[in-house]
Amino acid sequence: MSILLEISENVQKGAMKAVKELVNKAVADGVSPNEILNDGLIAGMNIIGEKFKTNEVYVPEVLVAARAMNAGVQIIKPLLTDENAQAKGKVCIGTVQGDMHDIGKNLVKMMMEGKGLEVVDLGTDVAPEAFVQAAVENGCRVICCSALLTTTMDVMEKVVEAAKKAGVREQVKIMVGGAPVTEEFRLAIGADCYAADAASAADAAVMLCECE
Ligand code: B1M
Repeated sequence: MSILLEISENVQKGAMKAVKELVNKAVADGVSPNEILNDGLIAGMNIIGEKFKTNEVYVPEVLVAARAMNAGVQIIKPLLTDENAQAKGKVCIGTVQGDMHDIGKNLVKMMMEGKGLEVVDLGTDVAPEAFVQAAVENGCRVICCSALLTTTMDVMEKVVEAAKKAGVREQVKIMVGGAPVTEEFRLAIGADCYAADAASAADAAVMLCECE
C-alpha cells in the first residue's frame, strides 16, 4: 500500500498517532508536502465526508478524523510556508454566520500565509458586518468568506451588501469559496473572485492584493 493511501486510511480511522508517524515518514522519504496534503490528508477527510453523508459514520468519527488530519497538517505546515516571503498584502478570512466548519478555511489560511500574505482570522460564525469591520480596521485588501452549508452560503451576498452599505465596496475585494460555492454563485451575488481549493485561493488572493 502506498504511504499516501496509508495516511488517508488512518485519517479515516482518526488514528492521530499513526497519521503523525506516516506524515513524518513521507516527508523523510521525499514525498512532496502538496501530495501529502491533497492525496493523503484531504483525500481521507473527503472519504469520511461521503460516509457522513450516507450515515455510515457520525459526528464523533468526523471529529476524530478532522483531529488526525490537522495533526498531519501541522507537520507539513512549515514546508508549505515560505519563511522568506515578503509581505504581499493583508486579507481577512472567516466562515460565514451560522456555519461552524473551519477545516477548509484553516487550510486556505495556511496556504495564504505560505504565499506571504498577512491573514486576519475571524474564526467561524462571522456576521457580514464583522467581515467588513475587520477589513476596514485592519486595512485588508481582500475579505475571504468560506461556507460549507447550502443554508449559509447566502450570507456571502450579505457580506457584499454590507461592504456597499459601509461605503467600502470599491476598496475591498470579496473572495468566496467552500464546497457548495461555484463560479455561477459568485457571479450571481456580485463577489469578485471564487476559488475551488486552498492553493488557488492563495494564488488569487496574492493577485488581488497586487492589483491596487
Ligand atoms: Co458538516 N456538513 N455539518 N460537519 N461536514 C458537510 C459540509 C456536509 C456536506 C455533509 C454531508 O451531509 N454530506 C453537510 C452539508 C450539506 C449541505 O449543506 N447541503 C453537513 C452538515 C449537514 C452538517 C450539520 C448540519 C450536521 C448536523 O448537525 N446535522 C452540522 C452543521 C454545523 C454548523 O456549521 N452549523 C455539521 C457539523 C459538522 C462537524 C462539526 C461534525 C464537522 C466540522 C468540524 C470543523 O470544521 N471544525 C463537519 C464536517 C467535518 C463535515 C464534512 C464531513 C467535511 C468538511 C471538511 O472539513 N472537508 C462535510 C462533508 C464533505 O465536505 N464531504 C460536511 C475537508 C476540507 C479540507 O474541505 O471544507 O470543502 P472543504 O475546503 C476546501 C474547499 O472547499 C476550499 O478549500 C478547501 C481545501 O481545498 N475552500 C475554499 C474552503 N473554503 C474556502 C474559501 C475560499 C476558497 C476556497 O475563499 C475564501
